[in-house]
Amino acid sequence: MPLSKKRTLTQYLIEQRRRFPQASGELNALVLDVSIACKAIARQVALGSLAEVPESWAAGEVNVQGEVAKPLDIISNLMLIKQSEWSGHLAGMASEEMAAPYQIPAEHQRGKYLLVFDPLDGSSNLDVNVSVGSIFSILRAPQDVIDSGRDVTEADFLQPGAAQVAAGYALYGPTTMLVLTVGNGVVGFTLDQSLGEFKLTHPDIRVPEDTQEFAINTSNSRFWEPPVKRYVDECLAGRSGPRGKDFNMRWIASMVAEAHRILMRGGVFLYPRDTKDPAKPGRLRLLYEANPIGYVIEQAGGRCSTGRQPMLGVKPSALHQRIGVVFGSKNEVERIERYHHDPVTREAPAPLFAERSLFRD
Ligand code: AFP
Repeated sequence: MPLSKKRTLTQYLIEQRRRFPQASGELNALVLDVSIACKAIARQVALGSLAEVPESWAAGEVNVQGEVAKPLDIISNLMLIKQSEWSGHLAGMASEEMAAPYQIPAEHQRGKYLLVFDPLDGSSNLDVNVSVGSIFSILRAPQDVIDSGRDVTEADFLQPGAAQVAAGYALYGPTTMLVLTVGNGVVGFTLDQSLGEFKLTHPDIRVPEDTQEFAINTSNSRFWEPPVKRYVDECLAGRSGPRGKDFNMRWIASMVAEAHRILMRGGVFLYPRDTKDPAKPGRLRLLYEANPIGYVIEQAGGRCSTGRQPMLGVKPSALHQRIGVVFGSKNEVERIERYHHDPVTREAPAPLFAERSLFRD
């Protein structure tokens, strides 16, 4: 069989590094370590119920979010840690599954990057064999951490999404894919199972600016704020409503899979701030869900927002901070932002928007 002409992840990273002649290659090595962990997680996920899980893990543990972590959440977390901690490129790590930052053990060298991840997003879908994924974000450690090699603290990770050096996700679906940005557009690799290599199959991913597809968990509609209600009501009103066109809806409940669909064909995803639980200003986590996906989406020409402000500009206040998230096709996200800033929308009861022509464009 002739060798495929498609470039590998390693080749792509070497090409990207040539743009920065002074670069040491540490970022590339770190991304490759993450990709190896993702391959190992993909294999574990594919085993499904065939996987041997220690009995003590079978019931699951409650993580820092108060959610039950599946055995695969814990295994994936360990795989990412073990594959990345030894290389000397990391100053520390943080994950959905760990309450506090992870310190690089004393026997390993410490480096200049911070790795933040959700090891298995959508894991409540595992039992029903729906796509899940790992989301990662790479930040530069504060200079004093790099200079002193001291232990990392929560404050070291509280950097806005705009400070990310690289971000991406692996999607474990019918094929395993790695989607990545190192700040120069977005590329997608498909795992060639026979070679065990990620091959560049999607060299320039772009999110279409317009869409007729939205994704939101409508069971929360009674808790939505008026701007979100207005937006969804208008979509549902379809061709006879103010938008003048029919919309399609999707909800996978795996944010990483929704992000992938939007990167492939456009769309808008909302998990907005709502009034369901006053203690939680949103469902998704800023540092290891919203920011990395936001960076990827924006690098692909889409937009990511809290509804009120650009996601990548938010200054985090806590490692496990939750936030309202809206991302996808640029024109739709901008429309939702406009509704949040429109004083009439903010006050008015939502049904008005769909049923009267007052608010037609
Ligand atoms: P899990 O990783 O616990 O399955 O959570 C997935 C998630 O954070 C995100 O991927 C989904 O979009 C969202 O939660 C689904 O939330 P709902 O259960 O409210 O639909």
